[in-house]
Amino acid sequence: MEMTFRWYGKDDPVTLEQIRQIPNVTGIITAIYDVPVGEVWPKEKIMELKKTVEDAGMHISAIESVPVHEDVKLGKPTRDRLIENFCTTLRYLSEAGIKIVCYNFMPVFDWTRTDLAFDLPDGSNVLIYDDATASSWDITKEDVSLPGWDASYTKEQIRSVMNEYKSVDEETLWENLKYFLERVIPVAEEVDVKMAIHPDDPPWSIFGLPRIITCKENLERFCKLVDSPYNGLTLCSGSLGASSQNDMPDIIRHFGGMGRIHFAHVRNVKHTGNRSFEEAAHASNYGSLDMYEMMKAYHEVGFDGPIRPDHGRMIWGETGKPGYGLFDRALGATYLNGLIEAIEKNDK
Ligand code: DNO
Repeated sequence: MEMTFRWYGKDDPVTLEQIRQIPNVTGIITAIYDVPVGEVWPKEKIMELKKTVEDAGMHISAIESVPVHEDVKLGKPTRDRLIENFCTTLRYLSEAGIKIVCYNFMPVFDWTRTDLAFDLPDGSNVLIYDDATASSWDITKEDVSLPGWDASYTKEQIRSVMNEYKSVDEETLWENLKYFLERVIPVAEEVDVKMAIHPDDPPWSIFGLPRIITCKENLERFCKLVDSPYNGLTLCSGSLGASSQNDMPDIIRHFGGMGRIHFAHVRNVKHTGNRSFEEAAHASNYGSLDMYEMMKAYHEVGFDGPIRPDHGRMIWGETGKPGYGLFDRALGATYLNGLIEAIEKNDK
């Protein structure tokens, strides 16, 4: 496996120079952020991004994410052109030597939390999700601050897109995902780019919207929609692991064994009630997940793709992008490196 780190481009307060100093981090996970969703990523921008990362002594290990336009998830007639654009972007990324693409198929909202800076007794703060709070929000009216949220939506646009989803239930969303994959995976195969869907976070329906990439059974269904090794997963332990029903080591062994995990997000999460959780420091004893067992599972299946620490707490007075500060993610990478070294040496 290759240790990597997410970087949000030139506007990220965390710099490539800082990332390079984290032991064993050789790969960068990034994206182009100034092309409207659904448009083709221009070749020149891709090459420029690649150069910036390489000039800093690292390389791009995967793109996170090429976003999927809402019309594709809704199954609107405009989807064909948007899917074609997505495929063109895949071709350009491949030409630049970038061979793994993460994306998600969550309606409207990407990852969702109800508090972006919940204070912990040790003076750090974390992102948390409380289902009762989320359920009490009328998202079409309230001004809530969501981390993975496209702030360019106006209230009017939110109302209208939420309205469009009234006719899209889980089965329709599955059909629309299949339609997308049937057109994208053949291109991914042709240009040798592994597609890696990110699980829904949290892995259950929010704001009345359907969510389907949520559990082992559904991941299995997903893999069969288009049965190709290029149709794979970004296995995110914090997303799937937010549900105590999901046995993470088992899921890693199962899909890793099938060769369908292309990218690993490894973080811990602490269950605090039914459908409620706090993000936690990476170490096992801080949350509900057994990080050692998960890393052992990755080792056992011979996972050789990129792995990254995921959301960190805000510690040592750092401020910045919720979940994406430097310090706690760097501690996460170091902790994961330690587990990997111990597991590998123990196996010899
Ligand atoms: C949150 C991230 C997600 C992820 C997308 C993938 O921290 O894991 O925003 O990048 O869902 O498309």
